[in-house]
Amino acid sequence: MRNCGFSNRKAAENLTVSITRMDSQERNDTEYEKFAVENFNTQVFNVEDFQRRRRIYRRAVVCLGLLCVVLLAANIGQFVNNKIQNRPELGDHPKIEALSAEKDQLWRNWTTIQTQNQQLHLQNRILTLEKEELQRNYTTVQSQNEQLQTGRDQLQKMVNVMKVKINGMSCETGWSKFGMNCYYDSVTELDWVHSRLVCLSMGADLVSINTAEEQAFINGLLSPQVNAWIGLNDIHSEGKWKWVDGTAVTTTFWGPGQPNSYNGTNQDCGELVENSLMGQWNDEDCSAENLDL
Ligand SMILES: [Ca+2]
Ligand SMILES: [Ca+2]
Ligand SMILES: [Ca+2]
Repeated sequence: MRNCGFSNRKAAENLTVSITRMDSQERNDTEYEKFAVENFNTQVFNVEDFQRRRRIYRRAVVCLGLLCVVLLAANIGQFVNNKIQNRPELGDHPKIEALSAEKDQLWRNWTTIQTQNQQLHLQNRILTLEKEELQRNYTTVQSQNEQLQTGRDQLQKMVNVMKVKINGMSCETGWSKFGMNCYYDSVTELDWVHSRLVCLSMGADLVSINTAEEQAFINGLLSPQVNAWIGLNDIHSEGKWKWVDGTAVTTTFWGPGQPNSYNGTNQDCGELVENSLMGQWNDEDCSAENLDL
């Protein structure tokens, strides 16, 4: 019978039982007994060696386990370290960059607004000063206007008084009174310029007619179908008729087709042509000889 030397303790015990069983048998082979004893010792040695190796294996397994734990911890530490080292910097993050750019833009906008606010404040100050100056000027002008109005009212009162006095006065002999004016009808026929010179020498001037009533009054001073110079002329500018006293011609009493510069002649002086109604104006050559008014 063969036994395996490294099976286990129970196997060794079975071997002992086998040997005992063999002792109980009649054996005549001495070599076989010797072999059995040696084989038994060998089996005992193998069991102890197995147990020793098993302890070594356990220790080795424990050591390997510890080594694995250490390696695992090291790997975890390395992983965490890599994560920390590879963590993106704050300035590299796109959102943070965008926020930083927006912050810069807002800062620039705020600076611009602050500058504009200062400019507006300055302009407001300037406008305020100008407004105050205008207010002072307005007050001054208003005061002057009140003074002028007061002076005008006083002058108007004086004019009214003078009008009353003048209306109560009569004209010199040979002069006819109409309203506040005195009129003189000459008896000498002269050209327009000399007729005016005669009037000026008498402290008067050729007549200026401003109303239909005045026109009718003057027409009444003339004899039937008589022409007389009046203060009307366009000597300085053809077609622009003016009165000798410088006043504008507002109401006209031109005859039909007048003024006409008759047959291309230079008719620059005005005359009044008497008729049965209120008379009519005509432009005439200034060198013609007429009576004057
Ligand atoms: Ca002319
Ligand atoms: Ca003319
Ligand atoms: Ca004419």
